[in-house]
Amino acid sequence: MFCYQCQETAGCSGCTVKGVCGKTPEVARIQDLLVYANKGISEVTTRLRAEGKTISKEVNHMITLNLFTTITNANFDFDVFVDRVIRTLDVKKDLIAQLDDKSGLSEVALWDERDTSKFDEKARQVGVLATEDEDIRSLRELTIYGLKGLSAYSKHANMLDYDSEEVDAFLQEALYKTTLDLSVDELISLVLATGEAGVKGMALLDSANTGTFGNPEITEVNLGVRNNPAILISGHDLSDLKELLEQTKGTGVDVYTHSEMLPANYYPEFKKYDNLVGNYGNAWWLQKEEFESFNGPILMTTNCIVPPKDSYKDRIYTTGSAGYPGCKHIPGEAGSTKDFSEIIEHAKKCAAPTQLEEGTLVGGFAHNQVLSLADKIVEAVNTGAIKKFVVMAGCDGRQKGRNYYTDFAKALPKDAVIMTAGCAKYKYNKLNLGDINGIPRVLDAGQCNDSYSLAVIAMKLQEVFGLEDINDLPLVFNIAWYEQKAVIVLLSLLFLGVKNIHLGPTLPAFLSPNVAKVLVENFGIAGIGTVEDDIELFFGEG
Ligand code: FSO
Ligand code: SF4
Repeated sequence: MFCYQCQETAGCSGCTVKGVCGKTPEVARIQDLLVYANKGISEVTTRLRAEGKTISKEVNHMITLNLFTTITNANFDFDVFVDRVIRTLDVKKDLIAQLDDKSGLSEVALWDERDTSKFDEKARQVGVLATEDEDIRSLRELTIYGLKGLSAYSKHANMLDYDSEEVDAFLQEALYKTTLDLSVDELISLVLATGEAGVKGMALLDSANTGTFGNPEITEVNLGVRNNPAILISGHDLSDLKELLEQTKGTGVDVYTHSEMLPANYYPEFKKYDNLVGNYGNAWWLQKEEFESFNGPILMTTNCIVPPKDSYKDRIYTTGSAGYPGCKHIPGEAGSTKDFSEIIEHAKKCAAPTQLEEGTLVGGFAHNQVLSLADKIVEAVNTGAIKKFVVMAGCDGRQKGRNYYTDFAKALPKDAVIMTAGCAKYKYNKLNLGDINGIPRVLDAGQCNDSYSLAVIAMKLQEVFGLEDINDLPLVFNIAWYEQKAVIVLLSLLFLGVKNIHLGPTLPAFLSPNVAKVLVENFGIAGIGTVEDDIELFFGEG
């Protein structure tokens, strides 16, 4: 196996024996094969579109979900990938039959092996290292990881019945283009175009979420527990939460959010449910301890899954892109209703959660809410009460080096405000950093995809302050990344013209030295240093 798609990759270079995430070599290879099959079908759909034909939503959704299942910590179930490869080949065959001109299809598009015993051998030939030139490989993989992130966000929008043919067509064409013999310059353009599609994909999901559940608003989220049996829901899929809350209504079973599901508490629609008690626990990587003490069943709607301990494995359920061998998967596509009754019955037999924390956490600072406070914010900036905003969005993770972000938040000057989104927030959202004239010093916009909100806020502030360039705002970026959704967020920010982003705790292993140089020279991308040096760099007088 060879995988270097996430920040925790072994030795900062690549997992070759087993994934640090827990992925086995067999699963790593079958994931590579699914990506390969997805490239093949994407070549065919791109050709069909060029012939003026329409691609069905079902096909678009299948391609999107294929990519999403290969994201770090989403799905560890070998059989799921075998099934998805076969299904993709079946659908691809039908699509090829619809082409008027079948000439010149590539080997990737024509691959049609049905003997699953030959899958592993094929997978060994088509993985990341099949591209020998390290710069071409780096740019192809940077594109593919961006597309994986885009697929996740697109899938969430699809579940709420929001689709964008433009985003789907781009995703498929770009995936196909990673199989072509493109030059470095052409691939750099493809990377930037992926960022543009990322903005569109996140805008689509923002419309889907706010159109369905209302605009997030300032909310105090309860961190304590009640004395009822309960279900913990994790991951990012808000449509799953909606269905779970509907189905648990009046059953005596409570629901708590976990990790990236925390921001659901900020939406008006979810406040209507009095059995949504609050948030339990912290970021994804602490789940071994926290799932143990939750006592009830846990529904993983997306990544990040940590391979579960036997002591609570029978309480883990997955749905959507998520999967783990031996854990029950709840099926359901866009447009269908999922049946969570088994989880609800399971919960009734379990003890109430053991309390971990008490008190509340304040969040809900997505674009609509922040822009309604714009006057107050502008005044605070004009009077010098707020000197700088620091965007600290992204991901949390288990590496010790990530304590940098807690220390950095603590060391910030008292006139700096953190704007955050994603699970990165758990490194500092319980530090009680106080407020400036009533504006909290940690403004949580929501999930990682709500980084879009941060961009909208920045663009609005640029307009209000009458600035030519977004980089003239009193705004710095110190972003933590972990998996591929953070890649699409980064590419989207680059597309929007944001410069000098600091990225940590380490730079991606999939950036070759030459590609890293391009990012440094053109966008001022940099890593992180010590807290002391970085505070001086961001806030020093010069
Ligand atoms: Fe975190 Fe995991 Fe949301 Fe990621 S829970 S690490 S970037 O899946 O998607 O922020
Ligand atoms: Fe390694 Fe990350 Fe790939 Fe898992 S996803 S195998 S930890 S690089």
